[in-house]
Amino acid sequence: MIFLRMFAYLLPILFFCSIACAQEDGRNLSNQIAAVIDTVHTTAGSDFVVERTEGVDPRYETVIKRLVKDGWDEAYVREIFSDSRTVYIPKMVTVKPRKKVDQSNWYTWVNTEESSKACIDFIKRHDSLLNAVEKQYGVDKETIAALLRCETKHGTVTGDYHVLSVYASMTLMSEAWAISDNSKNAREIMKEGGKTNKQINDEIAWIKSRSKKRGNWAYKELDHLLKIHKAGKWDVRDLYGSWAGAFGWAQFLPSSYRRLATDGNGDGKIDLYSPSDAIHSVANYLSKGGYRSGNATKIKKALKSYNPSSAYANSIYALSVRVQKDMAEQ
Ligand SMILES: [Ca+2]
Repeated sequence: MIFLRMFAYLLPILFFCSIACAQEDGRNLSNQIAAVIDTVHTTAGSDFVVERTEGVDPRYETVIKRLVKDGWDEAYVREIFSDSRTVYIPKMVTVKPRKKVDQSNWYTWVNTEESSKACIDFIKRHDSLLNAVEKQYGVDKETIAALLRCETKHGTVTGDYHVLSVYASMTLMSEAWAISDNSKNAREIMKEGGKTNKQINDEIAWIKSRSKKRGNWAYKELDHLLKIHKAGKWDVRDLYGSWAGAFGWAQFLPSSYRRLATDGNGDGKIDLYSPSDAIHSVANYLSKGGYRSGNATKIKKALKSYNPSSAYANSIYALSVRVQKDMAEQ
């Protein structure tokens, strides 16, 4: 479904471009990759570029090599990487110099009258399921409704990024050629911005450490994703999510899916796009995060285990309180 929807949004710019290929040792290779560049328009309203190649994208060869070294069967991995849905996402490999970002407005849309109404509708739609979950996990239905409102507007905005491609591309961030390109770009940007050599060198040191950390994190998530695929209950080649690779109504990462996602309707598959599995999984996650009904500190702590931002936790908590109040007044 999501796969089909994504392709409806694709605006194919059908021309071949030449992209300098690079290898793990940092040497830029002279051979060229023929890729088709597409622009993907997301439901959330932003565009991003993907590059498609026939078969396995040569840039992913090092990722495949690493997976094989870690015990994956080469033919199995190659088949997944040569799938036509697997693409290269250039922005996932890019690390720019840091800018001061004001995050205070990020979640102001969450605790609103409109959100409260949407949550009350959601609670009414899934009344018996939410009551059962509340009993089983001790997690309030208002919190589940508020969290799902914040994450995906109750499953209506779940993301248009091909999850496997997100992690495969992001893994490349830690390779020498990517670090070199990102450092060079940062130097140019910062020089133009009048920064001192010390400021530039400090930022490049940050880029190096960030790239290694983030690239390794992405590789681990890719490994989890392949394990989900291998388990045979979910075809991850058809999985779309956020730019960070989070998917489903509840925006789980592959690692959190394997650890905490729950088969709510007992059909043997955990589908985070189904209301029952998504709601059970959120409740299980918050319950394991120390959620205690009626205890604001523990509720916020559990929400922060989901997303470490205080603004995130405070906004969802405030919305859940508003929903409780609005429901009592109905
Ligand atoms: Ca299920």
